[in-house]
Amino acid sequence: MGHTSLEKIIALQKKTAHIRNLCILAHVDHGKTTLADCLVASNGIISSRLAGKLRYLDSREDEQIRGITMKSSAISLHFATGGVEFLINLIDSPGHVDFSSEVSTAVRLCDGAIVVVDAVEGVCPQTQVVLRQAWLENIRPVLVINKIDRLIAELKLTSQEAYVHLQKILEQVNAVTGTLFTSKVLEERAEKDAGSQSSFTENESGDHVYDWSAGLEETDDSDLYFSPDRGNVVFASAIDGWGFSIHQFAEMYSQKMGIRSSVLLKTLWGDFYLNAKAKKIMKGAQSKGKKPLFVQFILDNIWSMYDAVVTRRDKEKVEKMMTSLGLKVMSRDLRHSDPKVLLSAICSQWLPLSQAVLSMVCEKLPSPAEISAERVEKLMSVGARRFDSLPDKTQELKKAFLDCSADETAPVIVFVSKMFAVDSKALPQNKQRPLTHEEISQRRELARQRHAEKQAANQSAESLASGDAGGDSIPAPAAAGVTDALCAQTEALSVKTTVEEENKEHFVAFARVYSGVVRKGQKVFVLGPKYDPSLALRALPEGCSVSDVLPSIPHMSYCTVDSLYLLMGRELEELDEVPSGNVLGIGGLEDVILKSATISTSPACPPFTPLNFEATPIVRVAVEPKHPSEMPKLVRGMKLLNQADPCAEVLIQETGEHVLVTAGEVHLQRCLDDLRERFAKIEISSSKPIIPFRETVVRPPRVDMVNEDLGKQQKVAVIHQVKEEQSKNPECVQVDSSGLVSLTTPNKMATVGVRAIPLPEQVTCLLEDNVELIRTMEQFNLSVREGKTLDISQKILDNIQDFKVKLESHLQGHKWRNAVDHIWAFGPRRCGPNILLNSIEGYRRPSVWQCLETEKTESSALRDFDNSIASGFQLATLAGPMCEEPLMGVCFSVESWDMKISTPVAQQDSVDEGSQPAELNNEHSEVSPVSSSRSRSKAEAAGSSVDCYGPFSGQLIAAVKEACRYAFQAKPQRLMAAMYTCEIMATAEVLGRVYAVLSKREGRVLQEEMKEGTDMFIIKAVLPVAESFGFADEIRKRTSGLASPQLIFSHWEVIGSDPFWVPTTEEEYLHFGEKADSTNQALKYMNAVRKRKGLYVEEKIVEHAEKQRTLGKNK
Ligand SMILES: Nc1nc2c(ncn2[C@@H]2O[C@H](COP(=O)(O)OP(=O)(O)OP(=O)(O)O)[C@@H](O)[C@H]2O)c(=O)[nH]1
Ligand SMILES: [Mg+2]
Repeated sequence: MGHTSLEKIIALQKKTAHIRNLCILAHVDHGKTTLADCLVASNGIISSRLAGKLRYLDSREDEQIRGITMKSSAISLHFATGGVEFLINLIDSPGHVDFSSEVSTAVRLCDGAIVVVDAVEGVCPQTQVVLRQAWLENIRPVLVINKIDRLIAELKLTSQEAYVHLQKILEQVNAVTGTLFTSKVLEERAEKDAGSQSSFTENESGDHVYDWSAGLEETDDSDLYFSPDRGNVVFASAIDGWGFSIHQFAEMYSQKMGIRSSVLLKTLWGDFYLNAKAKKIMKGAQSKGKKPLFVQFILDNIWSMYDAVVTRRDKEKVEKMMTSLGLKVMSRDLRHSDPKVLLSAICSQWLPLSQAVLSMVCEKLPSPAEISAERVEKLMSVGARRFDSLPDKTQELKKAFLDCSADETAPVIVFVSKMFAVDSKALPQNKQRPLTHEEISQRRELARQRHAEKQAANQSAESLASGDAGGDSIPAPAAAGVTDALCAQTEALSVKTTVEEENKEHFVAFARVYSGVVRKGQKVFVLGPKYDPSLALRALPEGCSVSDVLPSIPHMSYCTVDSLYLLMGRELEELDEVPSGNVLGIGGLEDVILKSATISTSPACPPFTPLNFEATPIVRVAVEPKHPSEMPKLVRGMKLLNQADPCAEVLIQETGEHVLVTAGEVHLQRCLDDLRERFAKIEISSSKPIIPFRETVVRPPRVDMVNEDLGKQQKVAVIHQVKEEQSKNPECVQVDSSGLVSLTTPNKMATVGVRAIPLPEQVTCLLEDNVELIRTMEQFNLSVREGKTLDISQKILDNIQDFKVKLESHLQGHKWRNAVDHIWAFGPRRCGPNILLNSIEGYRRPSVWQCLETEKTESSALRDFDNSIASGFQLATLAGPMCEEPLMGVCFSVESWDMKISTPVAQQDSVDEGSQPAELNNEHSEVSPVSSSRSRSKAEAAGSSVDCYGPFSGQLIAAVKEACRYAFQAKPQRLMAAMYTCEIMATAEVLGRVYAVLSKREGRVLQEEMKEGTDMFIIKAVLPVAESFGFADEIRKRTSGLASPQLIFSHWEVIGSDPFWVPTTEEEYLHFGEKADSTNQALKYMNAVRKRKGLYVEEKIVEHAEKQRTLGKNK
């Protein structure tokens, strides 16, 4: 098939109903790019001989070298089936976990997805992740079970065994899909199942047969599950270029055998067999020991083909098969020494993969015009906001989404999911195009003229030199020479600037049009993720458009669409306009969009919901240029990198370090390569990865380090220790034996009593998992304090209620009575996994659960400086005393708060200005708030605010922060390490070595099981992030490439050992010796962090002082 012309694609772009936007998703190495190759080859873009080997969409050099995809890239293909022409906008995505953000950006722009599963490996961790992502974005998936050839060649299964194996894989995939569905979908399906059972009847002999007169024409009712008879599964071997759905075989056999193809469609997959005598298709192949139709009609044929071509190389049989199938191959393929060449030449003709996949895609996946109302609402309602709480004008846009119209009047709505960098040389504007004949002759003429002029000038110069050298006036020809030189100079200059221009990175936005037509030169609004249409609609004049002069609105900017591109894998083609429903590239937006944005001609358009990112960026390194003078280049480069990568984060720490945060080792490597070669173009040195830790407190241990019970004697020691430590503390701090810390502000005006309590593990997890809800609650509380209201959708309110109930159920017991209602704040950053508890007797403040309360309670008076306490807590939880890492799983209970001033006046931190004078714990206060005259208290307050200690709120914040730190230190402290989970697939021979590597790196095996039908073991393990660098490489090396794990951040885990541990009991002294210098992992980690941060590290330089001696030479 020839190359599809640009004009054709432009024409196809206008037929929305015949467009399919889809992406290929799978676990790493399951064959996405190879499959894409076959599809690309069907359009003649690459030769079909190279399909599967070229990996055309892996355009980066490192992608080719490593053999993994690192970015998603799109290509537009043309496909005709049944007389209808389709435009397929295909996006290939990476499967490696480190790049899962690229999957998110791809999925957002699509309506459907091809999920690829390796027939041997089956459902892998990333398969589950991508199915989840597809589900979250409401896009419809179809399945390709790839690498069927491995079942024949590697596992050596018979066709019957292969059938059972394939059934299992399908079950696994459907199980994942099943767990994803909400109860609503499950209920719907149950209803549907009940309805569809009536199509089975029993005949006289008791056999189940299909009653094909009734109910068979019923359209397939569920797109949710994969089943070959629903037409949403293709079996394939991408490397050999073949694939089929049972549709093809149903057609083929219905002609051959005279059975209606609709019947075959329903029976080719499943427990059906052919009763040759009765000429009937019967159910119950398995129980009767018959071959299922799928094996008899399909797999057997493929197996015998492989057998004849690859295993036995039986030329005669091959030729016989080819003639019966009506196939022809080139004679050089027939004679090729590698049987695989012949095999793929035959199979790609017999069962062309692109045909099978693309017709499934066109039939089963929706066109952009079929976008569901549910999906639109999901896209339009950001965060906690309800769709029906959006302004009317915004809600009206829903219709535009649903219409997907390319009308002149339709508003333009475009979503940009990522920005990617292209060399300016690769832009179509800058590409060299072949010269036409006239241009060539013109140029020739010009060159000839120039040559003639030069010669004339030379001649006159010579004659001048030989003649009179004196004289003031410059002769005319010489003057011409000067101007010539000038021209040359300016030319050189302009050449230089164009060279610089050419080296510049250009960003192209990866986008999709949801409504209207985008045109080159059009002016549009660019809406950032935080844009609020209701605010803007109030501020903007009615019916305004982008070309008017408008007031500036937060998170909104304007721009002119510079250029539009058709994305063709490695190439870009320039377009003038793109109608709705298409995926496209937009140039010239780099100054207005950082990573993603919504573009519209209507200010009522809401920003799209943020992308669901699955990977957490966790690996950080500090980078710096080799030559300090190149710092500006690095800064610029990092800015570009930040823009070009959806997941990488770039920050400048307070210390001035430039930090790069990435999802994993492979991602890190790619980012550094990009910085070096592309964005900064300088030599860079990077630090060792900075590993994050968390700090926490635990309950006092019951046994000591040698497993002896800690009795009373130990407790005495603890009290003794506390006393000893107290003498070290400054005088304003008092710590009692139970861990209650009282601290007074420097001006002696306020005293707070704080205690640190470890939170149960489930609570910490719960807080971690519900960050979004906590953030929403915080937003609500903030808006209440500002006197505004925030609409929260009922669903979110239900979730909050649920969260609260769960918290209550985990916080049981005397210690936690009513604790949930008394939560003051979460931290750090107001949403972290630590709690500030209000245990002050007599102080009732509005709870954090305000959004759940229907009526305002009376107790909602805020004491002044309430916010200072919360701020102090935020600071304390942001950086703990062990090594200034954030805290986790700690509850700070404020048990007393005494103030000695009355009404503070005009304090900047007093949040609730309208509130009553603070209700005080009168028993402690020295000045009664009522009796003091107003003026006096004013003077006093003014006096106190200008005293030498600075403003009071600041003092209080600092005091609370310090109190929290002391309270933290009064408890047994522990470090928490970030943990990766990994799933390693390995054969029995290398299992031992995998374990060795795991245990060397402090990993822990959770589970080991054998993969059914293979000789592979699947090992699930956890491993501290701190020990993970080089892990994947080491495993690969030790197992000669047989096992390659993928590391995914999973959770935080308390490190058992106490970094401050010193032997205290007699047994411990006996066991560890006085110095106790056995390795303390926690201390090692802690000191490493402290050293990196430039904090004081208690370390002995000379650990074992021994007298130096000279060793004898012969020893
Ligand atoms: N035996 C066999 N190997 C295949 C098949 N399809 C792909 N492969 C091989 O599997 C490996 C991975 O293929 P890719 O297409 O790069 O896999 P991918 O899913 O794109 O990988 P990532 O993009 O890195 O996630 C390559 O070595 C392919 O040659 C197949 O049908 N059969
Ligand atoms: Mg790939």
